[in-house]
Amino acid sequence: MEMTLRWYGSKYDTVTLEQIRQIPGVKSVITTLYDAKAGDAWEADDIRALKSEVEAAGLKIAGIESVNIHDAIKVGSPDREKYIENYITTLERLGKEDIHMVCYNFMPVFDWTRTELARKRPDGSTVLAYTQEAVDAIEPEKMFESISGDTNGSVMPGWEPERMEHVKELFELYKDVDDEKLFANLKYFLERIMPTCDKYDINMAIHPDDPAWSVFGLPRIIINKENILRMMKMVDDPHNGVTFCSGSYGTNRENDLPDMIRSLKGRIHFAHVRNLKFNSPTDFEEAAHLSSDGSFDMYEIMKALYDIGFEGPIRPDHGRMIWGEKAMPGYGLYDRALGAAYLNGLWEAIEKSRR
Ligand code: DNO
Repeated sequence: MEMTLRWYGSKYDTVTLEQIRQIPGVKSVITTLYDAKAGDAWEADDIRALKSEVEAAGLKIAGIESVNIHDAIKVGSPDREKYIENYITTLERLGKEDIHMVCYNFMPVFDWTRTELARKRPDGSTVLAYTQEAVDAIEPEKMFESISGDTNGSVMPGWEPERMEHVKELFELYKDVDDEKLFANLKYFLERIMPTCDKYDINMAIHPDDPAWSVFGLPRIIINKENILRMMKMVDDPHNGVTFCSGSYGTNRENDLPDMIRSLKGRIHFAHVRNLKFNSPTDFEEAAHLSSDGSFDMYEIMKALYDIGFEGPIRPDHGRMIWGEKAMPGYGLYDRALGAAYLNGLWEAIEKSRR
């Protein structure tokens, strides 16, 4: 595996490349053109500038998170062709810059959903949290407003204010889209882009829906083993793979994470590893990465990744806000650096015990 950290670019991130470079074992970043709009073709010059900036700091780009998918592609409207063409252009330009992993998601309207961005834990740290009760009690249009006071001034991925202004229209757009339609639209998209991925050796890594169930009655399909295996089979190309995100699949306690990892051998192109602490099946918060701080066995998760011969990029995922840091919720430096060190430690121990 290749340990990385997510970095949003110098215009948006409070964490610098120089800081990332000093985290032991982190030699590359996962990044994006954060201001690119879903549906636009990325400019080759912008990709090159991003790459030069990262390389000047002594790091590499291990992959992109995310190249976002335009809603027309997800709902399957006739104008999707234009946006798929643009997506292909972006992939070609990334491939030419020697970038070979792209994370994306196929979630309608909202990307990942949390109902609190700064829940206080007993140790004084703050974390992202979710309760189904809070979602059930709120109108979707109010969702962003309800959490926007706690963003520490950052623009959060999938929750861009321009997008949130149109939530009502977005819901309207998806009103005839059910799980089957969403699967069909995903298949159509993947079939169109796979020849480009094959040509440039680009691993597509779909991010799971977070939480792994329907929110506000919207269809959500990348939620469990059955559905991802269906997705792998429906476009059976090794470049059609997944981002294995423990914190997203893990929201559903019925998902057996190590078993899912083993069943996806060869198709996990990216891993997000973090822990959750469940207070009830519908109330969870994002704990420190350490197993004993949450509800997951992180050793078993890392062991499963080791056992399937996982060699792709991996990153610690959302961290707690600690030591007075002010950053994008989930994306401060300190707790993610602790997470990287811990995951590296687990990996080293597993590796040595297998020799
Ligand atoms: C949240 C992230 C997601 C993820 C996208 C991938 O922190 O894990 O926003 O990047 O869903 O497209």
